[in-house]
Amino acid sequence: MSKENWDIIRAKYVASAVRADQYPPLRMIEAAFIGRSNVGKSSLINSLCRRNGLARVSATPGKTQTINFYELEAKRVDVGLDVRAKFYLVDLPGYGLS
Ligand SMILES: Nc1nc2c(ncn2[C@@H]2O[C@H](COP(=O)(O)OP(=O)(O)OP(=O)(O)O)[C@@H](O)[C@H]2O)c(=O)[nH]1
Ligand SMILES: [Mg+2]
Repeated sequence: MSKENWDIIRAKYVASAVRADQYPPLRMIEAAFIGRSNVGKSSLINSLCRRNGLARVSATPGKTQTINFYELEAKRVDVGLDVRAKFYLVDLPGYGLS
C-alpha cells in the first residue's frame, strides 16, 4: 500500500471550551494533544499548521487554560484529484502544575 501525502491548506481557530456544551456543534474527527505544561503542545499545533500565533504559546507553564478547537483542512498532494478532508486539532491545558 502506498503512503498518502497530505498538506494542511487551511487552519482556523473555532472555539474555546471549559464545558462540553461549549464544544463546537459540528462533529468531525478530533486529534488532541495531551502532555505536561510547557512541553510544547501549542507550539506543535502552530508548527503543523505553519501558523505562528494560531495557538498561544508561552515560556511560562500554564498558558493554555481552555480546550481550544482548530479546524483544519487538508488536501491530498500525491494524486491529481482534488481530495480534501476536514478535522479538528484540539489543544488542551497541560497537567503537572500544582
Ligand atoms: N527548544 C524547544 N523549545 C520549544 C519547542 N516547542 C516549544 N518550545 C518552547 O516551549 C515553551 C512552551 O511551549 P508551549 O507550546 O506554550 O507549551 P504547552 O505544552 O502548550 O504549555 P501549556 O499550555 O502550559 O500546557 C515555549 O517557550 C516554546 O517556545 C521545541 O521543539 N524546542
Ligand atoms: Mg499550550
